Amino acid sequence: RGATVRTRISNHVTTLSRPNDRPGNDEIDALIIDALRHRVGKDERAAKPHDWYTATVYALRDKVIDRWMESTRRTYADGAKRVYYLSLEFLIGRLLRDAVNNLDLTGALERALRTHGFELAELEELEPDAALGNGGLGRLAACFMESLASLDIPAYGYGIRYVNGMFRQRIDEGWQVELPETWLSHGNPWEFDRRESAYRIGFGGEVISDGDGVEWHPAEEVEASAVDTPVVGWRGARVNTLRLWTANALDPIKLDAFNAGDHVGALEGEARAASLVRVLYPADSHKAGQELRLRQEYFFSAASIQDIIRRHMQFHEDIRTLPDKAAIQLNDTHPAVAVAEIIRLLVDEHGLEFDEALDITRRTVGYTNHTLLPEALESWPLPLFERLLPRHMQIIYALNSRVLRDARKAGMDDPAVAAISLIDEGGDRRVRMANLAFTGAHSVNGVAALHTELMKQTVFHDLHTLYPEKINNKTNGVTPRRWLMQCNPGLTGVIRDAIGDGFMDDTTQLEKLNKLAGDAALQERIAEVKRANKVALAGHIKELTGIRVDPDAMFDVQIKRIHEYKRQLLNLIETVALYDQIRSHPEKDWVPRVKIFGGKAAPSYHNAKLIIKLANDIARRINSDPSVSGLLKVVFVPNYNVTLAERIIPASDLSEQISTAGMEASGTGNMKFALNGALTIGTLDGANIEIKDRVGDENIVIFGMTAEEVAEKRANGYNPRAVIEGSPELRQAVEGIAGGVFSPDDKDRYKDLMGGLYDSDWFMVAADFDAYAAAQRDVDARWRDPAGWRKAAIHNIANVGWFSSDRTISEYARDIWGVL
Ligand code: B1N
Repeated sequence: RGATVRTRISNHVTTLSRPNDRPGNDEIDALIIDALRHRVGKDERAAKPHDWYTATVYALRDKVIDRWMESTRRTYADGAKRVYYLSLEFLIGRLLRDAVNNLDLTGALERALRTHGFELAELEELEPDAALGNGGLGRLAACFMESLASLDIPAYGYGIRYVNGMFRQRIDEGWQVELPETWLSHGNPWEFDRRESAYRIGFGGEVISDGDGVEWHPAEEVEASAVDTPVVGWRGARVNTLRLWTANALDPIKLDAFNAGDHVGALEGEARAASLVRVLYPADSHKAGQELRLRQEYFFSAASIQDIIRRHMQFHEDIRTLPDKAAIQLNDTHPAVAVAEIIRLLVDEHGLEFDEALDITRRTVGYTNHTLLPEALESWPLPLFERLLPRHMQIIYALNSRVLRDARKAGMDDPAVAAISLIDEGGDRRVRMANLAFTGAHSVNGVAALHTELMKQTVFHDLHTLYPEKINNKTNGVTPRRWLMQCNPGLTGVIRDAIGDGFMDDTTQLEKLNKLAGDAALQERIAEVKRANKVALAGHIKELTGIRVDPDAMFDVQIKRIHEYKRQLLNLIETVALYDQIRSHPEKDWVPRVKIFGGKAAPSYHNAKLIIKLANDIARRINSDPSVSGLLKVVFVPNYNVTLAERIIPASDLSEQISTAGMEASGTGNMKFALNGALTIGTLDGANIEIKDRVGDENIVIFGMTAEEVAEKRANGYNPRAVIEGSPELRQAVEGIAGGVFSPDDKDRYKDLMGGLYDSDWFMVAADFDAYAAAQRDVDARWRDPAGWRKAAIHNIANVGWFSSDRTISEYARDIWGVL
């Protein structure tokens, strides 16, 4: 059962589905002109396109504000429970089309702008892509915010207003170069400065205990101040708030120092504060490990918790009712220190006993785990933690002693107790953030069925034995507004003509397409839309890379962060093998393909950066070889981001979801591709498994080892060298790459990368290669039957409505938050 977006709006508020609520050109036009004159300060004739863009956002914002205040008033009046989503990342992308679409103003705005000689689409291009996140985890947070508003659930997102979000990627001679992305350089018309919502955040210092209690005297303090962005739900159902914290020095300039001639020292406080919100750590699924990162985590967690408790006390007066009025969800362990912060405030400021404070905290907090990769599990050296957060360290010890007592009482042995401890005692002592989040929460969820099972079996095995009621699964989802309606209006229109517009409020209604999947006319219309999207993408690729691609070739796409476990290398090696095969057998009936890659590598991740270079080296060689021209092209699209994803996904035929089984917690790109009618080639990993269960085995191409088989092979000894030597195609490709066929300017460039495959191959590229290559030939065979392909594409669209983030959020609301 899918979630239907209900509008819980009472009589005095009009819903946007009523035509009479739609402003004509005049109203929106008047708002734009007014904003242009009075807020941008330009007259129509002098205004540049960017001024019109800014004025358009201001006009929309004005339309949003009334609904925003209305939403807040309603929540206060109902005394409703609120959801607080704490996340160090929100990968929002552009907001203009989102707001326009959700307010149902597209037509009116287009007409208004045309009278001034502008296309809405043109102005949309002027909006920077807000990339306050790395990848899936950050994008999930953004989808969740949109679904919370669409489901009319009162919610705040809390995070950091990074001055520099994700870096911009330039490709120089095939290498990734990172440039700072200055998304705020022309101002941000969406946001509201809330100087009145400001809190002091302390670091360091000492803890003094006397008879009456404990006092933390921080050595340093900064001010966290709120910057709010409205989040508009579908059909304007509700407007929630994304509250991002910025930092200021309490004392912006030390005048005594300044007057004494120390002009730099006088500004040091401001510089320290600014550094906190300066930059997003660009490592996806990898811990940052630096002190500044822990400072960022505490800074935003503490500001958010203070804000939540202040709001609670203002309206409900009794701190003991917090769990009835607030649900705090931790997006991975990045905000896990919030557990200690809540307990600290309840004990030190509200005078509660520790055990009662812990009980209230647990009933309020939920924790979502997004990865089992050991290199991503956060832990902090104890001395660092203690120096920065001495009071929190005491609280963690106090919590730990209760947890360990529970474990002993349950009869657990020493290894189990050690695994459960919040302190890792092996080697240098460290604070385990996952154990803190687990023990401080009443709910611990994974993000896909397999991932949740593996959580129970691996990282959280002993904690799960001790607290078996906590772990639950919430399979990820994506918002169909951005990832179908906005990015693919052509397909949306065809679906609407075929089954009506009920799917726009309940994506499970897409299932109505199943019985039309064999309909030649529908297949034809969907194919036409796909072709038009591919023509548009081909134009864009030409602009970005200079490479000409044929829209009639299969667009085979792998776009995601570059990571060894995601196995871009498997795809690249297979591309080389295919290239070799085409050249050896030019007489065969090859299916023309365009291999499209995109994604950023963490700046310090050597192999990931080398894989980008390899993709570009392979592209250069293949694209300039006339013997395969018309049959194979390889493209690496630079600076992959949300905006590019919105162009690429609707134009894709084949979706590459080929991670080593057991390593991709869920994946969410996989859902977006299927929703836009691409077929998936994928492993039995993450949400791929659930996609397969829904679209049916015949409409997806699955290959490779299962997670169990991977674990078994790793445990029983795996000899990748033998595998490579036993597979002629693989061997030829790997030897070619290792020998410098694609890097004549530096023949040894890929020697070590390929050497890693022979020696250890942790990610099982060699072990899965033959199965992958065979699966690709199966994809070719399907492509040669256009009607069969189109039918399968329709079954994909029809059956992935369940992966709407509305469904995911409804489950969180019901099972974890107790709202709805
Ligand atoms: O979270 C996504 C999942 O769909 C992906 O499978 C998963 O890889 C991703 C530390 C992470 N897990 N962990 C991170 C990001 C940044 C960081 O500093 C870890 N990202 C994921 C949504 O559930």
